[in-house]
Amino acid sequence: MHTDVNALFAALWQDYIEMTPSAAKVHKLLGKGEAIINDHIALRTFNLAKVNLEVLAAHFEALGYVACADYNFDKKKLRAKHFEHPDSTQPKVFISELLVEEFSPQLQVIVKDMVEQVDAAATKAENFLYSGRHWKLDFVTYEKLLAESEYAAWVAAFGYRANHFTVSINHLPGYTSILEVNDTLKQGDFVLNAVGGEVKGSPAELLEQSSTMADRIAVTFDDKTVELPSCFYEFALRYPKADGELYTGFVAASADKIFESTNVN
Ligand code: OOG
Ligand code: NI
Repeated sequence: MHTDVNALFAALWQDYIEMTPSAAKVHKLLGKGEAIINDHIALRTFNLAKVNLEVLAAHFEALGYVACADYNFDKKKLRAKHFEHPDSTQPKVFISELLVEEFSPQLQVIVKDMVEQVDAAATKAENFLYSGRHWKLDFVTYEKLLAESEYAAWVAAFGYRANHFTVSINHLPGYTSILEVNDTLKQGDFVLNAVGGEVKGSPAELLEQSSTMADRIAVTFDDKTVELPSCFYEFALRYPKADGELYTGFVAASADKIFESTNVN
């Protein structure tokens, strides 16, 4: 595990921009060369004991992060938690996990077989959160997962790494609304996730979010190489609660749509 939170995020970012060529371009377009404050990052996994949400979370908890809220996504068969650092300038962390036992026997067998190939020690290693795939995977198996769950197929193909980084619009010089950010992105030819509308959430929910559709990159399976949606960039604008402090949670109905930024179909 990392002992320095900045080193962990630097390593996650390095892996993320390799998976997401457009991220560096978005960064340049919105940040104009200046540093950008991240609202949060997100990670995905399966709820099997060796690799579950808690196993990923331990890497952040060792750095002082604390679990703050739980979220359920019944239709997608996912659960999630978000974590915050005592230093509120550090990104929040959103970790979700697939409820494997709620899927078909076929999916359960495939996922259990993949997770069996993970070395338990590797899950505690410094690089685990950006270590990618730990299992053999052929394209037909990937397609079987995809038929049941976009999320399962994404984790199978990409493994452990940041699924997205999120620009904090609150800290982005020159922008006061999410519509301005979305307009700049569209003028830069980036494609936004339009599921349920380009803007997810509202001032009343204290959080507005938008995201690009994931880049497509070549993924090497055991038997062939195929272009698939990798990772995306998200944008978040938070509003103050009654006490004047910015809301720090997530909005399940919005998150449900953000997940679809990596959809293949
Ligand atoms: C997480 C989707 C939810 C948010 O900010 O609500 C999310 C994912 O796609 O893994 O990131
Ligand atoms: Ni997010």
